[in-house]
Amino acid sequence: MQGKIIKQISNDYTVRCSEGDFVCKARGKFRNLGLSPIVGDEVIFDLEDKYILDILPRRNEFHRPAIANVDVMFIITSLKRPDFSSNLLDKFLVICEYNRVKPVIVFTKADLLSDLEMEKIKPIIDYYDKIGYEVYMNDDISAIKKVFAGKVCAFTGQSGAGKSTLLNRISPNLKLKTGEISLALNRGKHTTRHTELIELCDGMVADTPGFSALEFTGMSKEDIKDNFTEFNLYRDGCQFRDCFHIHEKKCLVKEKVLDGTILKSRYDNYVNFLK
Ligand SMILES: Nc1nc2c(ncn2[C@@H]2O[C@H](COP(=O)(O)OP(=O)(O)OP(=O)(O)O)[C@@H](O)[C@H]2O)c(=O)[nH]1
Ligand SMILES: [Mg+2]
Ligand SMILES: [Zn+2]
Repeated sequence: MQGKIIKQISNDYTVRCSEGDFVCKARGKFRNLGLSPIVGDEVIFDLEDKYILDILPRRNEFHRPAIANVDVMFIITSLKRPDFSSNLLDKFLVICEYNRVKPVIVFTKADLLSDLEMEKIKPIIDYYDKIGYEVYMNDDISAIKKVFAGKVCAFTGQSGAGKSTLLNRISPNLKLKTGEISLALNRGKHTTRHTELIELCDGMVADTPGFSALEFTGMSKEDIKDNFTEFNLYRDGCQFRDCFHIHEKKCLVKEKVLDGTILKSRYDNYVNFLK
């Protein structure tokens, strides 16, 4: 039987197929192969024994959150509590671009910003929109809902950013657990503990556990460079074809940072990632 893993809690995988949902175990052979089934996987399973026998080839896969075969990755980005992290946002954008998965940025907690703080952060929000990303605020429920149709989507972002809260707002009957922000640490308390795909607005959406740090896995320096998409608009103007836009002379990317066309924090994050 073929089905899709919609939920994983340790070694219990819920597989959805035309016959219904079945909780299955993974065969030991996967562990020996250094492979584990993850949410989003299309699998062949034994309906009698409730064992996953095979994982079909993945279109794409993410390690954090662990999920495969997604069409759209929502990067849920808090503007305050936890504080806005352009580092995490840029990291996730690069990872999405590398995986050829469309990122959608949703900013949360604008209501917690003072007018002055908003004035400071607005050009940054606008910049992501300007370089071609789809950008929403989390009160733009009707626009966000439209993205789901016919797609497999995942919500990712820092713990406490408001992923589960936004899904509950979109569909109040979900009643996903949400958590307060730790006042001492100014970050979330890892309230969501497992990844689960939910059918919503004619598509599927995964709520996932948040994180506070994110790593690049399996990516080279070139991969990081190539996936800062707006840099690619200018690289033909660099003197060297393989310019990394760091120490090289006659680099158009660096000029565009200096004249403000490229957002300074994007470039700084890029340099930091390469290091
Ligand atoms: N003021 C304000 N609070 C929000 C907003 N969105 C979420 N929150 C609050 O932020 C806290 C964390 O929200 P969650 O939805 O649990 O965050 P999460 O991203 O699911 O966190 P994890 O499950 O730990 O990864 C809760 O107290 C929410 O009520 C917002 O737009 N404004
Ligand atoms: Mg959550
Ligand atoms: Zn350059």
